[in-house]
Amino acid sequence: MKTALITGITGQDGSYLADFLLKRGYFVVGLKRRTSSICTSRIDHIFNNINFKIEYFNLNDPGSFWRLLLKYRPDEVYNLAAQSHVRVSFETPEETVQSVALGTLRMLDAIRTVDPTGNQIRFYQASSSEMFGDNPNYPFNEESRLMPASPYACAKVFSHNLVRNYRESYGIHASSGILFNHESPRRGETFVTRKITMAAVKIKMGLQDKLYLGNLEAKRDWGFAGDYVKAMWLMLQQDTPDDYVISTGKAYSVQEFLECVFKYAGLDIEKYVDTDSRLFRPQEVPYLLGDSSKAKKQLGWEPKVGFEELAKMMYDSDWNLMCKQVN
Ligand code: NDP
Ligand code: GDR
Repeated sequence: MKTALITGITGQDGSYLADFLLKRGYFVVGLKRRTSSICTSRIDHIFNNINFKIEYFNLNDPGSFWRLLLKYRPDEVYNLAAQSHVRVSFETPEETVQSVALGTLRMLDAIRTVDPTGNQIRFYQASSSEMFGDNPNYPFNEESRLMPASPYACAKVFSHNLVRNYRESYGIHASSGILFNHESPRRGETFVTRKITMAAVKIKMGLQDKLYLGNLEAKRDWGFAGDYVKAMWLMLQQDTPDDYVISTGKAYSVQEFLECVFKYAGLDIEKYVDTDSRLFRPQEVPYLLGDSSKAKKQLGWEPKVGFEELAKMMYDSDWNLMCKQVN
């Protein structure tokens, strides 16, 4: 039985990846940080699985990772933990860089020391399409120029480069997935898609009056998180580690996502939606579109869920969630 360590287990991707690996017969160790309130709703359904275990860890506490590496001697490590909110990274740049950049450095350095031959442990890094920033030459592939436009994206570029550097310097099996935006019913409620689906449901139920948004013109290449965690796993099954863009190849604006959800809900955008200048970012990233030809060819990976299906899935799930809460 293979053992996988997942950082960021309480997050969107950590929970989908855990589901995926448990179905494939892995022993999964989910690493979570201590928080003052309970934040395990995305993994409550697997808590009693005998092949699943939770351990405390913090990206800013290297000793915690060392101990877990020595305790479990994992076959695969997925580094999904991060301060992952782009706008928040302008407010808390140091915490973001500490967790995203130095957190990854600490993990890679521990792995190369515990497994100097690079034969035992395979490492996955959650790189991001935000690294392309305001590069105007889309669609982006693995060779496109990185022009990060936030503290978050700068920190992700550092980790991305470090993965390649450790791979080439020490021969460790480390791969980066350059994932474009991926959403789901488990998406954090402060990211724009979930903010919209949740607000539409609450407005429909008479529980919210207005929805305030920032830049509606921004375009993103939105996919489904459940499809994207499979790509992470596929990367670590390859003989040779490498970097891969994971995307759908179609971009839509925030306005288009809003229209899709409000039309489905039967709501009037004019009546309920306003913009708020506080929700704009000091530097905007206008257009992110990915070209995942390499992943299609080498990993045999394809996205399954399209834009409209995703928006409806999220709205329906929030509807059911709110029905349970109000009844
Ligand atoms: P989430 O924000 O949903 O989850 C982030 C996870 O990281 C949470 O479990 C959080 O814990 C944990 N975390 C944050 N800081 C620390 C820390 N200092 N020590 C330990 N754990 C910490 O992100 P997603 O699941 O959406 O994304 C997963 C990864 O993929 C992230 O690295 C993100 O930057 C990256 N990414 C995401 C994309 C997307 O569209 N979703 C696209 C490209 C990259 P807690 O619950 O306590 O807050
Ligand atoms: P992003 O996702 O910044 O792309 O990062 P987010 O959903 O936050 O923003 C997408 C676009 O929507 C615009 N926007 C708003 N965003 C938020 N959060 N709230 C609003 O009210 C709002 N109004 C408009 C934003 O300006 C932006 O253009 C996500 C994260 O998961 C990162 O961790 C990941 O690396 C990238 O996706 C790829």
